[in-house]
Amino acid sequence: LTQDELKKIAAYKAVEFVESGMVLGLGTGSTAKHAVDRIGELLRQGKLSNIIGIPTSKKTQEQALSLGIPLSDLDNHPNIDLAIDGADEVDPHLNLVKGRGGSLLREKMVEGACKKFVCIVDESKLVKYLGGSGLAMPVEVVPFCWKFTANKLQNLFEDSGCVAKLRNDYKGEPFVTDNGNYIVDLYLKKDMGDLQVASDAILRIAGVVEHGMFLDMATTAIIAGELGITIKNK
Ligand code: DER
Repeated sequence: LTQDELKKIAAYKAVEFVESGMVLGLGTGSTAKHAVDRIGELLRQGKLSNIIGIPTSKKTQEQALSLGIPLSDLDNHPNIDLAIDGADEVDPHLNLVKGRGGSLLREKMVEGACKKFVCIVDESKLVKYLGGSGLAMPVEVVPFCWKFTANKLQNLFEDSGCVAKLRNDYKGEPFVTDNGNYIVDLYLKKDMGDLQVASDAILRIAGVVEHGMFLDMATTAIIAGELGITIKNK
Protein backbone atom coordinates (compact mmCIF):
# COMPACT_ATOMS: atom_id res chain seq x y z
CA LEU A 1 0.00 0.00 0.00
CA THR A 2 1.31 3.48 -0.83
CA GLN A 3 1.50 6.15 1.87
CA ASP A 4 -1.41 7.97 0.26
CA GLU A 5 -3.53 4.80 0.28
CA LEU A 6 -2.80 4.41 4.00
CA LYS A 7 -3.76 8.07 4.56
CA LYS A 8 -7.03 7.45 2.73
CA ILE A 9 -7.77 4.35 4.82
CA ALA A 10 -7.25 6.29 8.06
CA ALA A 11 -9.33 9.20 6.78
CA TYR A 12 -12.29 7.05 5.69
CA LYS A 13 -12.22 5.24 9.04
CA ALA A 14 -12.41 8.57 10.88
CA VAL A 15 -15.42 9.66 8.82
CA GLU A 16 -17.29 6.67 10.24
CA PHE A 17 -17.38 8.72 13.48
CA VAL A 18 -19.35 11.47 11.72
CA GLU A 19 -23.10 11.62 12.39
CA SER A 20 -25.70 13.72 10.61
CA GLY A 21 -26.30 17.05 12.27
CA MET A 22 -22.71 17.41 13.50
CA VAL A 23 -20.59 20.56 13.38
CA LEU A 24 -17.23 19.34 12.09
CA GLY A 25 -13.71 20.77 12.24
CA LEU A 26 -12.26 20.10 8.78
CA GLY A 27 -8.50 19.51 8.87
CA THR A 28 -5.74 20.52 6.48
CA GLY A 29 -3.14 18.46 4.64
CA SER A 30 -2.98 15.45 2.36
CA THR A 31 -4.56 13.07 4.91
CA ALA A 32 -7.38 15.39 5.99
CA LYS A 33 -8.09 16.04 2.30
CA HIS A 34 -9.32 12.45 1.97
CA ALA A 35 -11.63 12.91 4.97
CA VAL A 36 -13.13 16.09 3.53
CA ASP A 37 -13.60 14.39 0.15
CA ARG A 38 -15.36 11.47 1.88
CA ILE A 39 -17.68 13.77 3.84
CA GLY A 40 -18.60 15.54 0.60
CA GLU A 41 -19.28 12.18 -1.06
CA LEU A 42 -21.55 10.95 1.77
CA LEU A 43 -23.45 14.25 1.75
CA ARG A 44 -23.96 13.92 -1.99
CA GLN A 45 -25.17 10.34 -1.58
CA GLY A 46 -27.59 11.45 1.14
CA LYS A 47 -25.88 9.14 3.66
CA LEU A 48 -25.01 12.22 5.75
CA SER A 49 -27.09 15.39 6.20
CA ASN A 50 -27.17 18.65 8.14
CA ILE A 51 -23.39 18.85 8.45
CA ILE A 52 -21.70 22.19 9.09
CA GLY A 53 -17.96 22.34 8.36
CA ILE A 54 -15.51 24.66 10.14
CA PRO A 55 -12.40 24.75 7.91
CA THR A 56 -8.88 24.98 9.39
CA SER A 57 -7.38 26.76 6.37
CA LYS A 58 -8.28 28.68 3.24
CA LYS A 59 -7.19 25.61 1.28
CA THR A 60 -9.67 23.36 3.10
CA GLN A 61 -12.33 26.05 2.81
CA GLU A 62 -11.92 26.00 -0.98
CA GLN A 63 -11.97 22.20 -1.09
CA ALA A 64 -15.11 22.04 1.07
CA LEU A 65 -16.83 24.74 -0.98
CA SER A 66 -16.10 22.80 -4.18
CA LEU A 67 -17.71 19.73 -2.57
CA GLY A 68 -20.82 21.64 -1.51
CA ILE A 69 -20.17 21.14 2.21
CA PRO A 70 -22.03 23.89 4.14
CA LEU A 71 -19.46 26.02 5.96
CA SER A 72 -19.35 28.34 8.94
CA ASP A 73 -16.74 29.58 11.42
CA LEU A 74 -15.79 29.59 15.09
CA ASP A 75 -17.56 32.89 15.75
CA ASN A 76 -20.85 31.25 14.82
CA HIS A 77 -19.99 27.77 16.15
CA PRO A 78 -17.69 28.07 19.18
CA ASN A 79 -18.47 24.48 20.19
CA ILE A 80 -17.61 21.83 17.63
CA ASP A 81 -18.66 18.17 17.85
CA LEU A 82 -15.75 16.53 16.09
CA ALA A 83 -12.59 17.52 14.27
CA ILE A 84 -10.72 15.24 11.88
CA ASP A 85 -7.15 16.25 11.00
CA GLY A 86 -3.74 14.86 10.18
CA ALA A 87 -0.47 15.28 12.03
CA ASP A 88 3.23 15.33 11.25
CA GLU A 89 4.19 13.40 14.38
CA VAL A 90 2.24 11.42 17.01
CA ASP A 91 3.91 10.40 20.28
CA PRO A 92 2.72 7.51 22.53
CA HIS A 93 0.58 9.93 24.57
CA LEU A 94 -1.22 11.26 21.47
CA ASN A 95 0.69 14.53 21.63
CA LEU A 96 1.13 15.85 18.11
CA VAL A 97 3.34 17.96 15.95
CA LYS A 98 1.31 19.74 13.31
CA GLY A 99 1.86 22.66 11.01
CA ARG A 100 4.24 21.46 8.35
CA GLY A 101 1.48 22.56 5.99
CA GLY A 102 1.52 25.97 7.67
CA SER A 103 -2.05 25.87 9.06
CA LEU A 104 -1.26 25.27 12.73
CA LEU A 105 -2.90 28.41 14.17
CA ARG A 106 -6.35 27.90 12.69
CA GLU A 107 -6.06 24.14 13.30
CA LYS A 108 -5.24 24.70 16.97
CA MET A 109 -8.09 27.21 17.35
CA VAL A 110 -10.63 24.87 15.73
CA GLU A 111 -9.39 21.67 17.33
CA GLY A 112 -9.24 23.42 20.71
CA ALA A 113 -12.97 24.08 20.37
CA CYS A 114 -13.88 20.44 19.73
CA LYS A 115 -15.40 17.86 22.02
CA LYS A 116 -13.55 15.17 20.05
CA PHE A 117 -10.46 15.48 17.88
CA VAL A 118 -9.68 12.43 15.77
CA CYS A 119 -6.14 12.50 14.42
CA ILE A 120 -5.59 10.51 11.22
CA VAL A 121 -2.13 9.34 10.22
CA ASP A 122 -0.24 6.70 8.33
CA GLU A 123 2.17 4.74 10.53
CA SER A 124 5.19 6.77 9.34
CA LYS A 125 4.07 9.62 11.62
CA LEU A 126 4.56 7.66 14.88
CA VAL A 127 7.53 8.91 16.96
CA LYS A 128 8.92 8.07 20.41
CA TYR A 129 9.04 11.77 21.33
CA LEU A 130 8.00 15.01 19.60
CA GLY A 131 10.72 16.69 17.58
CA GLY A 132 12.42 13.31 17.31
CA SER A 133 11.92 12.83 13.61
CA GLY A 134 14.54 15.46 12.80
CA LEU A 135 11.80 17.22 10.86
CA ALA A 136 10.48 20.70 11.49
CA MET A 137 8.73 21.84 14.66
CA PRO A 138 6.79 24.82 13.26
CA VAL A 139 6.30 28.10 15.15
CA GLU A 140 4.08 30.85 13.73
CA VAL A 141 5.67 34.27 14.35
CA VAL A 142 4.83 37.86 13.43
CA PRO A 143 6.84 39.14 10.47
CA PHE A 144 8.05 42.14 12.49
CA CYS A 145 11.70 41.43 13.47
CA TRP A 146 11.27 37.69 12.85
CA LYS A 147 15.06 37.21 13.11
CA PHE A 148 14.91 38.48 16.71
CA THR A 149 12.16 35.96 17.49
CA ALA A 150 13.92 33.13 15.64
CA ASN A 151 17.09 33.72 17.66
CA LYS A 152 15.15 33.65 20.92
CA LEU A 153 13.59 30.34 19.87
CA GLN A 154 16.95 28.89 18.85
CA ASN A 155 18.54 29.93 22.16
CA LEU A 156 15.61 28.51 24.12
CA PHE A 157 16.46 25.02 22.85
CA GLU A 158 20.22 25.32 22.44
CA ASP A 159 20.67 22.31 24.77
CA SER A 160 18.68 20.30 22.23
CA GLY A 161 20.97 21.46 19.42
CA CYS A 162 18.19 23.55 17.97
CA VAL A 163 18.49 25.33 14.63
CA ALA A 164 15.74 27.84 13.78
CA LYS A 165 15.01 28.50 10.11
CA LEU A 166 12.54 30.84 8.41
CA ARG A 167 10.25 28.82 6.15
CA ASN A 168 10.34 29.98 2.52
CA ASP A 169 7.87 29.27 -0.25
CA TYR A 170 8.74 27.78 -3.64
CA LYS A 171 9.83 31.24 -4.88
CA GLY A 172 12.34 31.57 -2.05
CA GLU A 173 10.19 34.23 -0.43
CA PRO A 174 9.12 33.92 3.21
CA PHE A 175 6.10 31.62 3.48
CA VAL A 176 3.07 33.64 4.63
CA THR A 177 0.33 31.88 6.60
CA ASP A 178 -3.44 32.39 6.14
CA ASN A 179 -3.12 34.88 8.99
CA GLY A 180 -0.36 36.96 7.38
CA ASN A 181 2.40 35.63 9.63
CA TYR A 182 5.69 33.82 9.05
CA ILE A 183 6.73 30.32 10.13
CA VAL A 184 10.03 29.65 11.88
CA ASP A 185 10.83 25.93 11.81
CA LEU A 186 12.82 24.48 14.70
CA TYR A 187 15.09 21.51 13.99
CA LEU A 188 16.06 19.64 17.15
CA LYS A 189 18.77 17.04 17.65
CA LYS A 190 17.48 15.79 20.98
CA ASP A 191 14.13 15.81 22.73
CA MET A 192 13.10 19.07 24.33
CA GLY A 193 12.33 17.64 27.78
CA ASP A 194 9.00 18.43 29.40
CA LEU A 195 6.70 19.37 26.54
CA GLN A 196 4.42 21.62 28.61
CA VAL A 197 7.41 23.55 29.92
CA ALA A 198 8.73 23.90 26.36
CA SER A 199 5.31 25.01 25.12
CA ASP A 200 4.95 27.65 27.82
CA ALA A 201 8.48 28.94 27.19
CA ILE A 202 7.82 29.30 23.45
CA LEU A 203 4.55 31.14 24.02
CA ARG A 204 6.20 33.59 26.42
CA ILE A 205 8.26 35.02 23.54
CA ALA A 206 6.34 38.15 22.49
CA GLY A 207 6.82 37.70 18.73
CA VAL A 208 5.45 34.15 18.79
CA VAL A 209 1.82 33.66 17.74
CA GLU A 210 1.51 29.86 18.23
CA HIS A 211 3.53 26.65 17.88
CA GLY A 212 2.90 23.26 16.30
CA MET A 213 2.84 21.09 19.42
CA PHE A 214 -0.73 19.94 20.08
CA LEU A 215 -0.48 18.66 23.64
CA ASP A 216 -3.33 16.68 25.20
CA MET A 217 -5.69 17.74 22.38
CA ALA A 218 -6.30 14.65 20.26
CA THR A 219 -8.88 12.31 21.82
CA THR A 220 -8.34 9.51 19.28
CA ALA A 221 -5.62 8.58 16.80
CA ILE A 222 -6.41 6.39 13.80
CA ILE A 223 -3.20 4.89 12.48
CA ALA A 224 -3.20 3.09 9.14
CA GLY A 225 -0.33 0.67 8.60
CA GLU A 226 0.66 -2.21 6.35
CA LEU A 227 -0.82 -4.63 8.89
CA GLY A 228 -4.12 -2.76 9.25
CA ILE A 229 -5.75 0.03 11.23
CA THR A 230 -4.99 0.81 14.88
CA ILE A 231 -7.32 3.07 16.89
CA LYS A 232 -5.76 4.61 19.99
CA ASN A 233 -7.91 6.51 22.46
CA LYS A 234 -6.62 9.06 24.97
O1 DER B 1 0.16 21.05 8.47
C1 DER B 1 -0.64 20.37 9.15
O2 DER B 1 -0.96 20.63 10.31
C2 DER B 1 -1.11 19.07 8.57
O3 DER B 1 -2.30 18.64 9.20
C3 DER B 1 -0.02 18.05 8.82
O4 DER B 1 0.17 18.01 10.20
C4 DER B 1 -0.32 16.69 8.25
O5 DER B 1 -0.22 16.82 6.88
P1 DER B 1 -0.25 15.51 5.95
O6 DER B 1 -1.56 14.83 6.27
O7 DER B 1 -0.21 16.08 4.56
O8 DER B 1 0.94 14.67 6.29
